[in-house]
Amino acid sequence: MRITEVIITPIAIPDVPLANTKGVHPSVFLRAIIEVKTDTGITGLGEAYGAKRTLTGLQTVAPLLEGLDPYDLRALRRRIETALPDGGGVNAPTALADHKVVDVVYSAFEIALLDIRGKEVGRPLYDLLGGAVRKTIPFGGYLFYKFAKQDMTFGPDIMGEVMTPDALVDQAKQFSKDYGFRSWKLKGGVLEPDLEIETMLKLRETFPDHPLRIDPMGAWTVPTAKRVADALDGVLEYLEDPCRGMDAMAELSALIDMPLATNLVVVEFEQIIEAVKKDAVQIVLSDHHYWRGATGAVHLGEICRAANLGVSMHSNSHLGISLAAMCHVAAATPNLTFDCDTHYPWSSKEIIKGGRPTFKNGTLQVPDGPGLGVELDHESIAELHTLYNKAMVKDRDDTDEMLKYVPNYERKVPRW
Ligand code: GKR
Ligand code: MG
Repeated sequence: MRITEVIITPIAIPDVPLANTKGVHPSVFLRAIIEVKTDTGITGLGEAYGAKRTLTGLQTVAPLLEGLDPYDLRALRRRIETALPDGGGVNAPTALADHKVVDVVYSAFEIALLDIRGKEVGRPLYDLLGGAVRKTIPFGGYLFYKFAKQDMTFGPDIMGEVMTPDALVDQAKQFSKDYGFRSWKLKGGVLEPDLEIETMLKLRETFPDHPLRIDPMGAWTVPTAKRVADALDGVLEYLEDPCRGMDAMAELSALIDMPLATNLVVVEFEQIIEAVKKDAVQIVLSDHHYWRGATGAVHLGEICRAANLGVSMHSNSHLGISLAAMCHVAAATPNLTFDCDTHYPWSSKEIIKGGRPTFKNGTLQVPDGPGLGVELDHESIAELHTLYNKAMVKDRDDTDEMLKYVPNYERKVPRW
């Protein structure tokens, strides 16, 4: 079996103004949809970031995959390394973690190749990853402070302005009603730390049994983070990226008992060694979009087990191909014992046949059709590709977008 053709389609999906410490989400988020075809008539699917550097990387590599055996992941890696000799990062200038373009491109194609292999042998992708230890995948509700959407050209708002602790609790109540989530993650680093502490305490009051996390993405100095950790002692299951950089995380970690998690200071295998040596974090967030695909994400789990670190799962704005891949990785990672993140409730479009999957009690069943277990809805892809051409947003720049809401906004990390 050989690869005959690779199609990369950039799409734009209407987004809402979700705030974080870098700024706020633009009016659309970008994804790249990958279709890899074989001479046996199988098409493997993938979904990756759609911003410029990833897209260029995917488009550069696509024609070079012709003739590749979908079972030969080593050759896939070699072809990508040769095609992208400057391994540089993919993220927009305002991002806090930069993921190597070779890892992101490899991850995107690896999923598509695994999808082909699963379809060929008629087995779900989790079986290619070593088998499922769970088939019901729990997701946490991902809560955001947000502005009311000003410009509805590309799509309506979801929930209006949410900029106070009480409004945030209302958002959680709505998600609880719609999706049944059993745990919450708050994107912090947006309001004054005292207001974010108040928000977490109110969530605790409203949902006494739901595990809680907050992720300010490095917005706090070590003394501020220590103050927040003390105030939320016994309230949080973990604190995600409270401080910027490995050394600040290590300094904080030495001062508190609360576990620290990260998707910013440990994004490559080499960084696990430094994190363990410095005892900077106790939980690493997995993500098949940059941890060298689904096999890499499962390896991450095994390394974390050996290093006595916990594993959780990170997300960005995404659609159903990514969601299915996340479910397969979660199914096949025994020590992924925290609820996975998902941005899924923040959009209303879908690109897979059958439409949007339904969450039950905050969980999804891992698809058990062959491969990823999802099929492309070509009409929807065409619609969102047209939006991509119309929207003229080709990169993610949350800081620039923030100026529309707060004209004198200045990005500062840490801010408090
Ligand atoms: O969507 O604003 C956002 C998030 O901040 C996202 O970009 C992060 O990658 O959710 C992510 C995280 O840091 O955990
Ligand atoms: Mg994070």
